[in-house]
Amino acid sequence: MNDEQVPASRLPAMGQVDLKAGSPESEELMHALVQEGDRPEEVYERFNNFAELLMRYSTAIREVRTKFEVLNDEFSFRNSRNPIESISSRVKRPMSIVGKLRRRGLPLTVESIEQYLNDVAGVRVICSFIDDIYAVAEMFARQDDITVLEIKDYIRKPKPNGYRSYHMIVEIPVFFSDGKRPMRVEIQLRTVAMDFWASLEHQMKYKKNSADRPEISAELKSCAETIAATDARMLGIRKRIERLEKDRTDAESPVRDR
Ligand code: 0O2
Repeated sequence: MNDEQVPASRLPAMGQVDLKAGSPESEELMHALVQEGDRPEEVYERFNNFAELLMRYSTAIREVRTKFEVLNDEFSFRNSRNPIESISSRVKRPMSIVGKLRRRGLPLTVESIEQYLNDVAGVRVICSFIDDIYAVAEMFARQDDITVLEIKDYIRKPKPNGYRSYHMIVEIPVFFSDGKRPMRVEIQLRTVAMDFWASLEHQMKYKKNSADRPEISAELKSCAETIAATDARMLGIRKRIERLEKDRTDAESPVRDR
């Protein structure tokens, strides 16, 4: 690692949601949570339960990030290189949660969030090479407090639009004052190159009318394929260098077969 790189362990952005009383976001949420015939204290209670749940998700994110940071430190100690370039995370915005529940016709309760939404807590792990994604994901999933609920491997089977990433939905136990709770977290692992494509494609999705044109979709897909081929070539180069290094150290080793 060169000196300018920020190690994954020191990256900020824990993705806390600010639900302070009076903030525009909390006002909007409060309105969304009002049901007909509610007394004010009932709305406040619902709001507090919602805010507490988001706090719990942000602690789950911290636990998951720490696990990846530990794996990155250990791997780089053994192999003299970082498999993880960066980690980012976010708790889904309260109104995005409300929107998703409404679209699915689900009640706006903490119970339905916990039961039906997998992506309230999200962690994105950006890896250097494709094989790092599988190595890091496997080391993480093997830990005995992690339960993997679902895997979507959009690297081996990319989405029709060209999107590539490795997704895991996991449950991790978090210890609170009232006991241990399993918390669900969505983890996305991708290479720097896959992240470049996904970030730009995500931005362009918001300009829906034009981005949906077939020639633009085809161009985006073609870019995704070029990127995938480049990722594969970069991995090939790294493996060749590793082989050359190994041959060199074997040749220099004082202990040789006679
Ligand atoms: P955001 O704004 O990133 O949160 P589910 O989450 O299970 O209801 P789905 O689509 O079955 O929905 O899950 P999937 O396929 O695992 O995708 C979840 C997330 O992956 C998305 O979250 C995106 O972050 C990312 N993703 C999936 N497909 C694409 C894609 O085609 N392009 C890009 N740029 N990102 C994608 P959200 O909630 O859609 O968005």
